Amino acid sequence: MAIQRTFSILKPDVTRRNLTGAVNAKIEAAGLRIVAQKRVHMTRGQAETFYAVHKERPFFGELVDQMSAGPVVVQVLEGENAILKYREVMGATNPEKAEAGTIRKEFALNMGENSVHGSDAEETAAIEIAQWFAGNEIVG
Ligand code: 3AN
Repeated sequence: MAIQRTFSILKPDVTRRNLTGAVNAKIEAAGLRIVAQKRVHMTRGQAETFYAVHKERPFFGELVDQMSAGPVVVQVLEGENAILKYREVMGATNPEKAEAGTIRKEFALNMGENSVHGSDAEETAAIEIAQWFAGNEIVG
């Protein structure tokens, strides 16, 4: 199976509750390597750009508010089949529907404050990684 990279965000609900290490432990236990990581406070503009694909959705304003409300941790994760594997570790968007043991089942507060973001395809992963990291900040 191919080694892939995916882009991850630990959202403000995670940093606010001091859960960065707990979420990272789940990521590493799944066999994904954190090959780049930094803590940033997104501006509203950065959050709007990042989630531009959702700009017509009714929850867009709330999503931008939440993502820029506090620090986030942006990451690049690497591993076999990393994109799909991380989506599995994250769990369903709605934490009530997430499977036991997933990050969202254990930590997410609701649909909006659902603790983590993970890329959904190779193309979006490459775009999202390039938005937040220079090549020399990613060390595999
Ligand atoms: P996922 O993050 O599971 O890929 P998307 O891409 O459908 O889910 O949605 C992006 C983000 O938008 C979610 N992580 C969540 O924070 C927010 N979101 C999605 N659906 C809703 C909703 N119905 N109500 C509030 N926020 C939502």
